[in-house]
Amino acid sequence: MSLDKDIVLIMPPVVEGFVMANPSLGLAYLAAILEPAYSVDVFDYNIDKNFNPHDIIEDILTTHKPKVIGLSLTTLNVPQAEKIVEIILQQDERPILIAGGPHATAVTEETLAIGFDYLVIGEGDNTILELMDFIFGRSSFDKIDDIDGLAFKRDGGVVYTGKREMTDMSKLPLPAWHYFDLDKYSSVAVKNKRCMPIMASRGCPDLCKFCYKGVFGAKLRVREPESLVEEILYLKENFKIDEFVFLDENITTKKDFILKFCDLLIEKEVNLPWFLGSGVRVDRVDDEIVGAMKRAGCYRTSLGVESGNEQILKDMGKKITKDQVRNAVALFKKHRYELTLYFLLGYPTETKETAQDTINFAIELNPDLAQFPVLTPFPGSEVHEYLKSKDLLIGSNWGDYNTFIPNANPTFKHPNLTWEEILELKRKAYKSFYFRPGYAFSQIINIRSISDVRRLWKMVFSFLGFLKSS
Ligand code: B12
Ligand code: SF4
Repeated sequence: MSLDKDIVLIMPPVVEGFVMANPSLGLAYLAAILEPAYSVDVFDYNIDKNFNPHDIIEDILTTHKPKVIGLSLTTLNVPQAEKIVEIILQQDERPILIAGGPHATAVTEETLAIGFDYLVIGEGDNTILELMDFIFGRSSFDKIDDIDGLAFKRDGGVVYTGKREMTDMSKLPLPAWHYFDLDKYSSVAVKNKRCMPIMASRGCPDLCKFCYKGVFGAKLRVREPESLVEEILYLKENFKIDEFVFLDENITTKKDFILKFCDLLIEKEVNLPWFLGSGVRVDRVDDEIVGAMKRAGCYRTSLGVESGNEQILKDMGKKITKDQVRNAVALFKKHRYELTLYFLLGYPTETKETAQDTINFAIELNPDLAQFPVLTPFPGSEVHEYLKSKDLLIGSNWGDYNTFIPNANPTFKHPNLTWEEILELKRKAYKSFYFRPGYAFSQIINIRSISDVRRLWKMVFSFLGFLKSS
């Protein structure tokens, strides 16, 4: 049987040796959309401990001889993607190279210059099929320029075609997970072995200045609760999942949706634990929602608190208050969730005093876990544009934007603090939060099960290990 493929989709690794918790939902949707008409395969290299870019010759180029290769780009995997592209460009008969994802959408011209033939801007669900039809001579369009959502090089310049309409989520097929090696994903954070990602909504109407929203836009689109429960039952039946995770950033925004979804989970006896991988906003929860989710199996969430200083919260465009944070934390504690709080250090208006407010607030809130990353001004975010306008960005070596690499170089010059001071504040935050007697004590009195405690402590050690090397 020939292994030749029309298209191979690749997720370049974020960093060599890193194993992701979940497979890529984006590539699973694209594969599902393409497979009725095209032969497809997917290579997610975020599970490969010893990834070597030359592997793609044996894995893909020789074995599958694809006509098209598509890469999924976040800013973090661009350095590895560049190595992959370089190898492909050296081949005598090379496939057509396309890319999509947040980085391709935010940094189009520079990304095309790496060697891609076409970039898919924004959501790729409909664009990729129209592009493939064009490449394979099956298109109803006369010119490639008529396909919305593309960027490509022509006559020394870059052509942007029209803006692509947002995807209608109710028309999406089930993600094609059969292309993934599902046993290879792992994380200290999940309760069970087979935990799969799912998404109920796309888009976010909020305007946090550190966040990039170029792919899914500002309009919130939510699926029907029935279709979600069907997807979960399908995953349980066909892929033997024992847990699922929502990747949504706004799952509680529509209260009637989340309450109905929780009722359905109970009514259909789904009986699986689940958690909110990207958290929820503190201003979009109440006792009814938090209680309903817990009864339906949700055991963990994170909350983006970002700062313990009201002015910094305003500067970030976060539109939340410290009292709203206190209320939300109290609700999740009341219903006995595992709670992680995310703080962000080094916003351009940060001072040593405001960072200390953040540390104090984290200790006051006393969640199970707290994380204190330093701001990374991802391209396309408002804070990136602000720093650029003030000439405070330090080059555009995307490797420095890789939050998984300890000791990465600074990405921007802070107006008030030196980089060493920022890193010192980060160390202080972790030490002050985790190395205090009250922390260990509250973990002991909140004791759930031995396996839960073991899992939480593994997470704490992974944060502290990371801290030691940075
Ligand atoms: C879930 C999630 C995670 C999970 C990842 C789990 C996993 N394995 O997928 C976890 C928690 C690990 C995570 C971590 C991080 N994340 Co994150 N994450 C997300 C989130 C919320 C959803 C991603 C997702 O699955 N979307 C659903 C799928 C359907 O969308 P998609 O992958 O984008 O694919 C669509 C299009 O992009 C396009 N497309 C994508 N690939 C391709 C390829 C081709 C060939 C084509 C044609 C089209 C195409 O078509 C797809 C279908 O429409 C997004 C925000 C968001 N709303 O997307 C942030 C987001 C991707 N994360 C981001 C960041 C910054 C991070 C972290 C750096 C955070 C940190 N400080 O540590 C890390 C880095 C991890 C990494 N891999 O790079 C940024 C990326 C910004 C950037 N420029 O790269 C985003 C956009 C958040 C934001 N708004 O700022 N993240
Ligand atoms: S951080 Fe969350 S709430 Fe803020 S804009 Fe991004 S997705 Fe929306």
